Amino acid sequence: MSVLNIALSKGRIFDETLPLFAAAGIEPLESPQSSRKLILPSNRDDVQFLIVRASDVPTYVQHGGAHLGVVGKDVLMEHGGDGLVEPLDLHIAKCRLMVAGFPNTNLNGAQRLRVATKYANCARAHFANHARQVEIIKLYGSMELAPLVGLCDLIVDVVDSGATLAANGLEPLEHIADISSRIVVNRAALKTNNSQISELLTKLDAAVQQTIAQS
Ligand code: PRT
Ligand code: MG
Repeated sequence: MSVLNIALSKGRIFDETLPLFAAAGIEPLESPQSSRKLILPSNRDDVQFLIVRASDVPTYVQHGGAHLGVVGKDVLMEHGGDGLVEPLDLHIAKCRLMVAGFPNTNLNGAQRLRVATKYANCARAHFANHARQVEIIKLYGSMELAPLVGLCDLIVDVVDSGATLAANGLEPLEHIADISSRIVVNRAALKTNNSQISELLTKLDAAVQQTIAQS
């Protein structure tokens, strides 16, 4: 029996995933808040958690560094999903991928708009679908700052309550996609570790359905 490596990011996704894994009988023995370890053992000998950057989860799973992972659909869309299968929507860490900017921004004007985002591929695809010419400016965070200092006309970012946009005088202008976190599995591992992974997916699915029924 081999040990299943599950890639997770700290913070929101870890916090919201934990109850689902617990319901499936899997609990980490340490928390990433109190531990500096990047490999967290679990109560099961055949499962351990790998703590990685949210945007690195698809890369770890794609290249087999982890058998499976939990990742936001936003990060997954941006990665492209090569070498991965996406068998389960966990219905957690929900938000929306949006185009945002100053109120009354004309998205359909003649001038070429500058769009700052860490979702360069998603943004490029979205504006291409609308036949709009844009210049993409790649950022790694704090996108809401960029329009305020004239770096760009628009941003593409995930929005939950909208409070961060509002606090910076911005508003959501266009919806790109509804986002929630997904289980991704390495395509080859699905064959080599089929029984272990199938068992885990069945239990997680049951936990998700139960959580949905209770809400
Ligand atoms: O920092 P790093 O690059 O490692 O990763 P990360 O910042 O993307 O990780 P994390 O933990 O912040 O987010 C992980 C995943 O949570 C994302 O990929 C999304 O799928 C999901 N998620 C859900 C969110 C939000 N809600 C969210 N609100 N991710 C980020 N936000 C940000 C948002 O961009 C805004 O700046 O939180 C801020 C507050 O949102 P409002 O609208 O409630 O004000
Ligand atoms: Mg962050």
